[in-house]
Amino acid sequence: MTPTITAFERSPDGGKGLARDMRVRWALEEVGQPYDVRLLSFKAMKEPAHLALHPFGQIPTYEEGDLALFESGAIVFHIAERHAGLLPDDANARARAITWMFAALSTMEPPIVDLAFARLLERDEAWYEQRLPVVEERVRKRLGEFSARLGGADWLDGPFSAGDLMMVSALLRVKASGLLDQYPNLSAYVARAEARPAYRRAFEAQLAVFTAASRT
Ligand code: GTB
Repeated sequence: MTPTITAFERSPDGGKGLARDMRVRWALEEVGQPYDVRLLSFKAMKEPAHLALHPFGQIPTYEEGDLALFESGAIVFHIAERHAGLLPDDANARARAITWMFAALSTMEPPIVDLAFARLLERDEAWYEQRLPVVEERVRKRLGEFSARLGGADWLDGPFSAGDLMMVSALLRVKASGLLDQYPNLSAYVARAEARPAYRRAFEAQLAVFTAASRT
């Protein structure tokens, strides 16, 4: 059965890969699973039909037959569990890849999202100039720690896995701040992931929504 995901009808980034349907599209492309997309306006995301699927009125969601999921991490995990290619067969390697998924979502991503929000929404606040270095330092700390762990490896633990997919998805959001450039191995890691054919297909599919919309 072809799954259906939800995505923004219009995204603040113009479909440049930052909204979280991107990581779901990418996972589906990595495992070769075709999918449909239902586009939602900000208004529709808060209406009962969508709230029944997503209690917080957000994207992405994932529907497949009787199954409806929300939370990008849970969706990517589900895809990785049901298809070969994103989680190793060896039980310990699989547990480590899942650990990296959690690390991306609960340790790396929160300070990165905090910085993105600060840069986007808090610029005009009187305390912005004081708060920004504090928020940046929290991101730098995590980037430094992660950079030390990754070292010169291509991927986190042998072949590319859902752990890398989630970690790169978090790191992509820090690119615009320039902080990533201070860690050449992390910049190279992200560039390696962006060069994957599955990533390119997912990126182009997300971007196409917005190039089509801007023509109408
Ligand atoms: N924890 C949830 C998950 O991982 O699925 C978070 C989902 C989430 O934040 N969804 C956002 C959303 O629906 C879109 S991705 N927001 C609307 C709302 O809350 O009302 C976050 C996002 C949006 C836009 C950009 N951008 O344009 O740069 C980047 C990231």
